[in-house]
Amino acid sequence: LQPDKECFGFDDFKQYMASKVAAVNEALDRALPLRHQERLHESMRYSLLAGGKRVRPVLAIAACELMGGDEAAAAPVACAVEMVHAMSLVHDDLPCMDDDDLRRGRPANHVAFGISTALLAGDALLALAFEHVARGCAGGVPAERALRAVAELGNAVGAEGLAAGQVVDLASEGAAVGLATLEYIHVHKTARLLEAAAVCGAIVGGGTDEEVESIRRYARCIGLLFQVVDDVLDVTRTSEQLGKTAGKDLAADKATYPKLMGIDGARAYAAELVASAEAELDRFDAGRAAPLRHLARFIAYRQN
Ligand code: GRG
Repeated sequence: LQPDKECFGFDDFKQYMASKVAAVNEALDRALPLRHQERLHESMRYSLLAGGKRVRPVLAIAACELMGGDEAAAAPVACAVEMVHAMSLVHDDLPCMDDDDLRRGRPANHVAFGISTALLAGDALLALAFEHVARGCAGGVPAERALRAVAELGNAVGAEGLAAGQVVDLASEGAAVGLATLEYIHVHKTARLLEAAAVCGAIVGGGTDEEVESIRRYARCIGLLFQVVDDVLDVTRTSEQLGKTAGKDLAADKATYPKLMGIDGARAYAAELVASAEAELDRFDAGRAAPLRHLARFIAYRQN
C-alpha cells in the first residue's frame, strides 16, 4: 500500500499500521540479538520485543514517508525511539519510581530480572538507541540529517524532556496538582518522545525546516491527545477490562484531565487537539498525509 494512493481509508490505514508494525518488530529483533552478556540482553529483549502498539516508530516512518523518504531511511530512528520508550518503561516501573510490578500484562522487567539488571538494561537500551541511529544512518541518510536527529532525540530524553517530566511527576505525588503542572508532566513525559519520533522521521526524510516544525506541532498535539484519551479511557473502561494489579487502584490520588476539567471538558479538549493536529497536515499533499491523519484519529478514538 502506498500512502499517496488516491483514496486511503481507515481499512487501508489498518493494513498500513499492520505492515509497519511487522517491519518495526523485525528490525528491532535484528537490532538486538541475544548475545553475551546473555542475561543483560535477555532483559533488554524482554522489554523491547514484548508487544506494545509501536505508535512511536510508525509515527517516525509515516513522517519520513510524508517528506518523500522511504521506510529504510526511517528504520534507524524508528527503532531508536522504541528503544528509548522501552527504557523509559523499564525505569518507570522500578521501585524508586512508580513501583509497578506489571507491564503489558506480565511481570515488569525488574520483577523478572532483578532491579540492578533492569536498571542496566534500561541504560543499555538508551545507549543502543543513539548507537543505532549513528550506525543505521551511515551510508543511507546524509550525515547532517542524522546529527540533527541525534540532537532531537537527546533533547527529548534528557533534562528538558522525559527526565524533566518524570522529576515533576514524582515531586507532585500526593500534592494538589493543577492543570498547568499536569500539562507540563504530560508534555515532557509523553508528548516529547512522540514529537521526537515524528520530527526525527521528518528530518531523515528530508523535510524543510517549516515542514519539520509543522510535524512537530502536529505530534505535540497528538502526544497530549494520547494522554487526555488515556485519562478518559481510565474513567470509562470497566475495572475488569483494566486488568490492573489488585489493590493498586487507578491512582485515586493522581490528577487527571477528567478530574480537573470534567469528563465532557476532557472530551472537548481531545476533540480540539485532534483538530489542531489535523490542521497542521493541511499544508501537505492529502494522500501522502493520510497515514498521519488516520494515526491522529486512531489515537483519539482508540479503546485501549
Ligand atoms: C532515564 C533519561 C531517563 C529518563 C527516564 C522513567 C522516565 C525517565 C520517564 C518516564 C516516562 C514514561 C514512562 C512516560 C509514560 C509514557 C506512556 C504514555 C507510556 C505508554 O505508552 P504506550 O501506550 O505503550 O505507547 P505501549 O505498551 O503500547 O508501548
